[in-house]
Amino acid sequence: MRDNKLFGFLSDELERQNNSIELIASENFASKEVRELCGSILTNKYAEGFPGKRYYGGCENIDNIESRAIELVTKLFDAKYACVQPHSGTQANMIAYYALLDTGDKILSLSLDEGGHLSHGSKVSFSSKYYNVEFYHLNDSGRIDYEGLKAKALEFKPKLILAGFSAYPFEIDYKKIKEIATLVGAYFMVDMAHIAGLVAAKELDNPLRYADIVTSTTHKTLRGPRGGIILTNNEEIIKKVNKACFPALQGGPLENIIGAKAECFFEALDPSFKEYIKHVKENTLTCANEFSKMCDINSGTENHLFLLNTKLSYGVTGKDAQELLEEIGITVNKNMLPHDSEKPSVTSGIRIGFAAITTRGAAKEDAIEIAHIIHDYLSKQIDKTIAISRVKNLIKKFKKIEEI
Ligand code: DSN
Repeated sequence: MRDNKLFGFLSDELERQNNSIELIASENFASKEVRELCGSILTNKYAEGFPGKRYYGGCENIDNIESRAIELVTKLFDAKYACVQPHSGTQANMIAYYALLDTGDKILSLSLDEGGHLSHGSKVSFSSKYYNVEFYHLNDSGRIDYEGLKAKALEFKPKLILAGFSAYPFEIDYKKIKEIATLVGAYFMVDMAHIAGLVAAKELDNPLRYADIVTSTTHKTLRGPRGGIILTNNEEIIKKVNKACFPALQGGPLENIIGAKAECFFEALDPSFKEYIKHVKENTLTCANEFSKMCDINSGTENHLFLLNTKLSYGVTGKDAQELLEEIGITVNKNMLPHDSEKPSVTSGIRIGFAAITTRGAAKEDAIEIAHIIHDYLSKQIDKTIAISRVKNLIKKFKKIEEI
């Protein structure tokens, strides 16, 4: 039996992915092996519990797979303990809060409109409903205001200080934040979802060196299946995390996804992954620098993403820029900029990232051409037909999704 309508949509999506330039900073293209494990017979098995302590029989192979995932991820990030069961990054954050906090406890984090994440205390997220959240801020150059963070921490006395962001293009001074957390007796948590691949490749500082607990997704720069993980060097914390994960907040683990996570950790341990991440950083910087030559406002970058102020540069909101670029086969997302005056559904800019397109083989000269296509089209120097033909020309050079 087969729903041909459904499989038709699947082919449409393959075609869309192959025929567009993917610049959404949180996306990537997983390998055949990762995709094989995601779609494998491991989805058939219930395995509530943890390796060696399951609530179902027949878990010997599942135990080997989950133990392998833990072995590989702890090696990759130089961590003592890991929980590989969180279904997503938001689930990982929920589990981490549940493990360390009581409802009503105080969290100090960066707000969504300055580069944080919904699950870091946004008013529309569970996190603000169950916890008392206040925010620290960025300074005028778009970097964390560490002095402001310290002042806020001393005044607010949070139980947990959270760093790690979804639209922050700069390195983070974990040491400084840890010192502040120690000063006020708070846990220090890092959500490294966006930069996990860069940390794995040792192209960015490892937050595990300072943080009590680190959460992440596995599908962004890490290039694995869609899912979450939690890491710590503290034995008491991992015990609390595992209890929070199951039975408190999740049921049966997705062992097909855990198998795919293990494969992605294995791939990230290979020296070729470091080369890939170096290219991601190089392409991002090249593209951001190219924009700087042509228009006023981009954030600059020290990682895999940067922000472009389309309203000031081209007189179009982030929402309109996203839609215009989609028409020519370039996929980006509208994004709030620091101190944005537009609503989250409109925004003044877009976020551009190079993790996905670099997986397809994009090189420096392609990053330059991408900047020029976007600039020429948004500034109306070229029409849609020319823009589409330049995008198509570029795509011809890239690997097909099914070959990755
Ligand atoms: N939605 C992700 C992002 O795009 O950054 C974060 O979860």
